[in-house]
Parts: sequence; structure tokens; C-alpha cells
Amino acid sequence: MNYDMFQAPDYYLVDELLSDEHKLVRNTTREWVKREVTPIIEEYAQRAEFPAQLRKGLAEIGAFGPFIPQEYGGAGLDYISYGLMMQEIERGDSGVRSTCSVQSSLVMFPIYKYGSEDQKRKYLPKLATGDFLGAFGLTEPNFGSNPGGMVTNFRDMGDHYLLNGSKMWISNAPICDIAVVWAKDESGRIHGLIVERGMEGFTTPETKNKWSLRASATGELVFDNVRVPKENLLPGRSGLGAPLSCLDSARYGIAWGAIGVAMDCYDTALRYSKQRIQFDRPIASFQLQQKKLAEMITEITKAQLLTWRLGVLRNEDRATTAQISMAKRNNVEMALKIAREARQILGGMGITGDYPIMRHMMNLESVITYEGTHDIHLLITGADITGIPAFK
Ligand code: TGC
Ligand code: FAD
Repeated sequence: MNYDMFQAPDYYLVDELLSDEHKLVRNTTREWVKREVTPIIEEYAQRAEFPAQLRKGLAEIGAFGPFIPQEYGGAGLDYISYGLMMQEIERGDSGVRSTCSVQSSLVMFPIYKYGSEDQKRKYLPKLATGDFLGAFGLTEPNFGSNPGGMVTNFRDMGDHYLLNGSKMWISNAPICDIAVVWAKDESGRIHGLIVERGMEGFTTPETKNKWSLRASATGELVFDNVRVPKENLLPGRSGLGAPLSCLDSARYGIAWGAIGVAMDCYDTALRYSKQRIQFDRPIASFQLQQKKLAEMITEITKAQLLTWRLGVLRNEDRATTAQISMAKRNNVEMALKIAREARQILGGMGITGDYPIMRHMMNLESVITYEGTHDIHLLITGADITGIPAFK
């Protein structure tokens, strides 16, 4: 597919629920994705390379820290605008959206929420312009779904902290300038530390051989007696709740992003089904194909309404962790099912890189796992409605 013919479905006129600013942000991002992302992304995904040239453009459209106040370099937008941006960017590629999620929700958010005034002034403007790219280190080789068990730790050496341990599966790691790293102090309490590239003993080996999220750089963060200045500790909050609150923001963005992928798969399959002739008729005329398409638009519409309402609650600071989990889980599974059905509508053509569906489908296998697995989000809902956590 050389030319991007994407037309977004809006079956229930959800646009009428959006403000003029929301639509402007959405349309600007959509046009940028058509111009800058879809023409090149297949090639970068095949090469397993992050398209570094997008970094400046993402900053220019405000995709790095859309909800961060303007005084710190952010765009000062609301959470529905953030969601719409993630929807449009993920319509291009989940890996590019990942870069934005990490930068905005997992690096800028904790620095803005829990950082000192000096940290905010030092890091946020450079992250907003893309001069700095950030990573978020929570997951470890032996602690994925259970991050509270982490073993990465730091010791107070008087004039600095000494950081040891390693993080695994970290988006942006190989190309990051800074990383917000979660580690335990000598009493076992979790804190966030800002680690900068160039600090001695800090390395970021790349994770190779991925079949998914190939246009996103993934790697490890390894700390071998890294001397971290004391002023790099986030002073505003400690405990597991600090990183988990950042996940709320990122999971919220993913709930919107998944809709973008679903829309792209549906739109591609609908167009193809009207053009592809078999048995002297367009395959869109067969009931079995219509069933697939009708169910896709139904699920996309339900997800749009769920997510818009979540955005209203998030803007009012009323969206709960469990509500966000429900939307992330529902929408990612919805997008994955639609990608699989859309791939079938394209027959053999569906497996090629001439169409975006197979790339989206493979990407979603990561999206359904990171930011809390599909199972973990179900358990979060279960704990919320019964009052009985079933994690342990
Ligand atoms: P639990 O006992 O439930 O909670 C520990 C403390 O945290 C508090 N808390 C929260 N605070 C703020 N916001 C939230 N969302 C919070 N959730 C919990 C809680 O009140 C408690 O506070 P306190 O004061 O009582 O200590 O913790 P648990 O150890 O039982 O774990 C619960 C569980 C399993 C739900 C949690 O650990 C979890 O969500 N696990 C999944 C891990 C995960 O999502 N990792 C994601 C890594 S980052 C990533 O994947 C980035 S991909 C980015 C990309 O490329 O897009
Ligand atoms: P595990 O926790 O080992 O889970 C394996 C299986 O067991 C899953 O199906 C899970 O649902 C199930 N399971 C686990 N516990 C329970 C339970 N209590 N009850 C029932 N079932 C359970 N992390 C970061 O910190 N920063 C990043 O930037 C980042 N980026 C990532 C990018 C990619 C491409 C990927 C794939 C992952 C990334 N992650 C990142 C890590 C991601 O968050 C973890 O992979 C995820 O949280 C799951 O952890 P795990 O892979 O160790 O799986």
C-alpha cells in the first residue's frame, strides 16, 4: 500500500462529543501520520529499526507531553486530546505510539508529578522538544507482572547513591538519553531515580529477534555500581504506587491507541472487500464477509464510546485504575480480534507488507502483554468488583 487512503469510521457520530480543539488536534495528528509515518513505517518495521527522523516531528505536533503544562514545555492539552493523538499515532504503528507513551506518561509524567522544581526545569522542556528521549525501567528479568518484588537497589553513599541491578524489556532503552528507574532503598522502599546516559556503569543492550513492535527499540537497562547524584531521586512519592500511577496514564493512552489500529484494519478490509472479485462478485457481497465487517464496526463503536467516557472521567480526575484497566484490556483484545479477521478478508494479500494488517497484528501481541497483561487487567477488575485481590 503506497498511498494511505485511510478514512476513519465514526458510526455513532462520536465526533459530536468532541470540542473544536479535540478535532483540530486529531486532524493535525492524522495528517502528520499520513504524511510522515505510513509511507515509511513498513520498511523500518521490516528492518527492525526505529525511524529516528520522526522524533522531531512528534515533538512538533505536541505528542511528547501533551498534558504537561506549557510552562514546562508541554502542550497543556486535556486527556481526550492526548487519547486522540495516541489513537492517530497508533493507527500508523504501535511502536511509534509506544515511544510517545513512554516519553509522555512514563517519563514526563513522573518527573512532573513527583520531581523537584529543579528536575522539572532541567528535564521536561528537553523531553518535550525531543532533544531528550526517555525510558521507564520497572520490569526486571524475574519480576514482570509482580514489579513489587524487584531486586534493583541503591545504597546511600553519603554524597551520592550507588545503583545496582537490571531492567528488561524496556522500550526506548537502546536510544534513550535518560531513564526513570524504579529501585529499592536499603529499607526495601521503592523510589524513582533519573539515570542519564553516560553515567559510568550504565549500559543499555538492545533486545533483538522480536517478531513484534519491530519499529520500536527495546532493550535492557543495566546498572553496575552506577553513581547517581542525590538530586536525581524523585522526592515527591515513594512506594509501588508511584510507578503504578504512571501506568494509569500510559494504559489510558493505549486504550485509545488500540482503537486506531482497529480502525486501520477495518478500513483496509472494507476497501479491499469491495474491490476484490471472486465468483464474479466483490467479496463484500458475501454474507460471511459482511458478518466480519459488521462485527468489527460494532466493536469499534463500543470502544469509542467507552474510551470517550473514560477521557471525560480522566479530565475530571475521576477515572479509577480499574476503569482504565477495563478499557485497556477490552480495546486491545478488540483490536487484536479485528486484525485477525481483517487479515482473513484479505486472503493471501493479508500476510504481505503491502497492507498494514499483519504488522498491526504482530504489534498487538506486545500491546496485549505490556502495561499489564490481559490476565492482570482482568484480575484488577475482579479485585475491584469483589474486594478480593486474586494476584497472590
Ligand atoms: P498492590 O498491593 O495492589 O499496590 C501496591 C501499592 O500501590 C498502590 N496502587 C496504586 N497507586 C497509584 N496508582 C495505582 N494505579 C495503584 N495501584 C496500586 C496501592 O494502593 C498500594 O499502596 P500502599 O500504600 O498500600 O502500599 O500491589 P501488588 O504488588 O499486589 O500488585 C498489583 C498489580 C499486580 C495489579 C500490579 O503490580 C500491576 O499492575 N502489575 C502489572 C505490571 C505492569 O503493568 N508493568 C508494566 C511495566 S511498564 C510497561 O510495560 C511499559 S510498555 C510502554 C510502551 O512501550 O508503551
Ligand atoms: P509474566 O509476569 O512472567 O507473566 C507470564 C504469564 O503469566 C502472563 O500470561 C501473565 O498474565 C500470567 N500471570 C502472571 N501473574 C499472574 C497471576 N497473578 N495470575 C494469573 N496469571 C498471571 N516494562 C517496563 O518496565 N518498561 C518498558 O518500557 C517496557 N516495554 C516493553 C516493551 C515490549 C515490547 C514488551 C514485550 C514488554 C515491555 N515491558 C516494559 C515489560 C512488560 O510490562 C512485561 O512484559 C509485562 O508486565 C509482563 O511481564 P512478563 O513478561 O515478565 O510476564
